[in-house]
Amino acid sequence: MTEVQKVDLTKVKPYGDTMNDGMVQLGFSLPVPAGDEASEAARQLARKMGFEEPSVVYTKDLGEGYTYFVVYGKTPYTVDYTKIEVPKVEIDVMDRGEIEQYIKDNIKRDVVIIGACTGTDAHTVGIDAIMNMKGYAGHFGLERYEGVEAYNLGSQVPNEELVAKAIELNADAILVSQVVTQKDVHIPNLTELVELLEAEGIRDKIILCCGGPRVSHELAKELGYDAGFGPGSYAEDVASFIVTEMTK
Ligand code: B12
Repeated sequence: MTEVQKVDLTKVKPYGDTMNDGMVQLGFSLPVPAGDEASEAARQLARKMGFEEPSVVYTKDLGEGYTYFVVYGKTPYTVDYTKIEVPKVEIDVMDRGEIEQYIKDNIKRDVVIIGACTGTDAHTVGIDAIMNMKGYAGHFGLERYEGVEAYNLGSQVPNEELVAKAIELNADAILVSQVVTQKDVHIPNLTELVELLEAEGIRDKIILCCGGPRVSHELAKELGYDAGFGPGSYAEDVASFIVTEMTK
């Protein structure tokens, strides 16, 4: 019988073949033409990144003097898993039926939620997953919820327009999606919305949430939001947060 090796959570490291071998798979591109020199460059870079015994296991000529690499290497580093603390949205997530009942029992009117993917960001799928009737991965979106008036403004919505609509609809909550994070473009965009809400004197009256593949609760709080939702979030996560906050 194979013996199960005990993991030391104070010194966690990746494994590939055997526990604690440090094996990592790394993918990156270099602006050099494919060939032996390109592979050697990738290997040397991996070594400079701290990987031991790096080996290039796959290359793909991307054309026009660019190459993609997959490199295996062993990291000598570990992390102390027992000391890790990640700020999270602290709520008991309810299912759709429970949220609808919660609204009936505690809020006793429709909750108005307005959402958009803002700035130049054209990625609608994330906000649609949260708001649209059909939802995402078997989780219905907010439009389906009894007791929720959901307005999805779509993508590339200027912050000014979102704020004006929130005022017009007397929104209880605003949901912002940011998917493009190249050059940290989401940071000034998310910040501007907070500033506009403050300038209108309504920041305290609105529950402000953001989400996206590279949005964490910690980042959201830093930027002045009430909560942030990352990959794998569903409508019930944010809806549970909103209705709970409303009754606080
Ligand atoms: C589809 C897609 C597109 C489509 C978008 C179509 C559409 N109508 O949305 C098109 C082709 C238009 C596109 C364009 C571009 N794209 Co694009 N795109 C993608 C792709 C393949 C999938 C994104 C997606 O739909 N994910 C599925 C949804 C469900 O996931 P999600 O957005 O993370 O949402 C979930 C959570 O994050 C969360 N969530 C999201 N928002 C919110 C909001 C709230 C309030 C809450 C509670 C939760 C929440 O809940 C959702 C469900 O769990 C990704 C790569 C990838 N595989 O992720 C690249 C990707 C996002 N695109 C990228 C890029 C760079 C672009 C372009 C700039 C490319 C270019 N040079 O033209 C343009 C940008 C155009 C623009 N102005 O925005 C990069 C972004 C890199 C970065 N870090 O910024 C990615 C990661 C691809 C890559 N690896 O380079 N893209």
